[in-house]
Amino acid sequence: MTPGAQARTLALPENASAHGHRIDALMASSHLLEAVLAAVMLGWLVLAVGRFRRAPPTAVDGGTRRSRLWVMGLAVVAVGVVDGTLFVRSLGYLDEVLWNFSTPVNHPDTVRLELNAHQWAWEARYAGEDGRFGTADDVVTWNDVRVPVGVPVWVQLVSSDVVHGFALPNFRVKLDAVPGRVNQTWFQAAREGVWEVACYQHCGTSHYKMRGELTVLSPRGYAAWLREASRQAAQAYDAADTAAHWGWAWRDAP
Ligand SMILES: [Cu+2]
Repeated sequence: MTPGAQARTLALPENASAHGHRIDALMASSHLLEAVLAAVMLGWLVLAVGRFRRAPPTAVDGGTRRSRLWVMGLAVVAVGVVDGTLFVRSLGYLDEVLWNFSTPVNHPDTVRLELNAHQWAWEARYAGEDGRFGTADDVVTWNDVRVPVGVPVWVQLVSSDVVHGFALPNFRVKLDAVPGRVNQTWFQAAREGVWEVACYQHCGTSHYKMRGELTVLSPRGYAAWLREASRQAAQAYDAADTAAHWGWAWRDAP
């Protein structure tokens, strides 16, 4: 199957990330609560129609203080339960995963990745064999992001023209690429495979073409690829080619 292709169903794209199930569970619980709420409201409507079909309600049946309190109370409870659950569980996800950069900071094998979004492609930069950005052996790829399975991938993202949206649908990752700032996120692949890198902000006439491949390799396969790509990059390095030197010094404290 080509990346991004999937059977036409209403289901979410297949989850290939170590934390994507938390987003899926959040959406599933929200949908369940909304379905319950919709069923209650529709049931209530049907009951009211049945009850008042022959004898329309009089002013005495509604508009009283008691009925207003009932309606207000139910509305507050419904919003509190549905949105409150979503809010609290979202905070948990942010604290434990999305904003928890201690995981990529502390993991010895974390892959650091600089991404440059531009009309209409994704450029990725790896530090290369020397582990430092901005040196001759930096590996730069075009619409071709490669990461190892099972380790954190720490992304720092910029845009060199307009606002783009970095999206890994199979990893439940979305991050704005904004000119003039470095945004950060991290994710971890749960298994090997080839997945889609998409742009989720309309960014110009060829926005629809702005897609790449995310290839998740075995740790050994990744190390072998990076070693060889880094060697070739060092050989092909041209100090005068300033357009190729768009990287930045890694920012360790997000
Ligand atoms: Cu774009």
